[in-house]
Amino acid sequence: MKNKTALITGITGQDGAYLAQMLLTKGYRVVGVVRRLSHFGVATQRLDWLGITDQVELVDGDLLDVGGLARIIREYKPDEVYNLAAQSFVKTSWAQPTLTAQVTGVGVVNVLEAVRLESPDARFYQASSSEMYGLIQEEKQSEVTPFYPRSPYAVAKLMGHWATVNYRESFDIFACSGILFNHESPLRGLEFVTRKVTDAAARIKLGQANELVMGNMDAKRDWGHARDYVRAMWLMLQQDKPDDYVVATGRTVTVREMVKVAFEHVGLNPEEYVRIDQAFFRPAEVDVLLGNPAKAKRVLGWEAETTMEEMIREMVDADLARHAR
Ligand code: NDP
Ligand code: GDR
Repeated sequence: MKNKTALITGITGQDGAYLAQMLLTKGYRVVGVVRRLSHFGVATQRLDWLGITDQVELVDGDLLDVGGLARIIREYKPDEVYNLAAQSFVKTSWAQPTLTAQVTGVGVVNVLEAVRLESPDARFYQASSSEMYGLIQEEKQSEVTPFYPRSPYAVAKLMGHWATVNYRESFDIFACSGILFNHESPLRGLEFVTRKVTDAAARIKLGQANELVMGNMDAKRDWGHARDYVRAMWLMLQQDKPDDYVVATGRTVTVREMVKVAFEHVGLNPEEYVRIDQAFFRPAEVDVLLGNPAKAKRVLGWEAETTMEEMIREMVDADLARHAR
């Protein structure tokens, strides 16, 4: 049987790198869309970290350029298309709402159009987000919880989510939307709260920094490991029917508790180092996220395997090793 081809947008991001690694172990030909940069080599940092840069094929493209996307899909005829590219940092979405709407919202329609026109039998995965829920409406958020986006990012993600559902219903595309709750790893961008914290804990421990400046420590998140979550993406595309799934751990903790886990791992008391600054608060906050992954467990046989504590300690250890070098 011929090996399958997967096309990943956002392959240079956290999830793209882990997904590429997993698909390579399954024997896939992996093609990744990358934005052209003027800086040589920088884009592949995460793929380098996993040691897989030479095993994937990278092709220039941008979510805003539907013609280019169509040509890529025509050339590679992927069996599976994973749309992970986005302006993904919530805080930046207030500073760049139009760009966020274009990339994170309209960009999804561009990829769906390219699939519909060039390879309508390809299976499509959209990286939707728990941010779409926004306000607390039910104790645990599931596939039937109503949405109430609280940031330009979440508004754009809703467009992508409904476009995915609509292409499935209108054109019979095998399109799935994974509503993923926060997931992290040593490959997480430094601006996101977990990595900011684990990086600071490591630097303070090594005497390279003396404080951590934070925003809202009371926000609660349902944090899992990116390595576990990319497995759920793949499983969605292996089913008989396309559908939407919540992917979460089913447990929520405050930012404060997460900070404590990171600092205590290196024997430090966070209260001696954390300073609060309004600059890191958001115009509108998502106070609590807590997912109900029952459907993913029932249909996909998927469960989170890594606890928040195990993940944060892995991240602190990776940051310690990096800064010690
Ligand atoms: P990252 O921010 O790490 O990666 C985003 C990727 O998108 C990068 O590869 C980036 O490329 C690429 N990208 C950005 N703009 C464009 C563009 N215009 N054209 C082509 N590529 C572009 O995100 P994650 O890996 O954490 O997340 C993956 C997806 O899942 C995102 O869509 C995110 O919104 C969503 N999501 C993430 C969750 C999480 O907790 N991690 C939870 C729920 C949803 P470059 O390297 O050039 O910047
Ligand atoms: P989030 O992740 O907005 O949930 O989006 P982030 O890690 O940025 O924030 C989580 C929570 O921590 C609070 N917080 C801080 N956040 C940051 N970044 N920096 C700080 O200093 C800080 N202090 C407190 C935030 O207010 C927030 O409540 C992530 C992204 O990966 C999205 O792309 C994805 O869709 C969602 O997760 C699910």
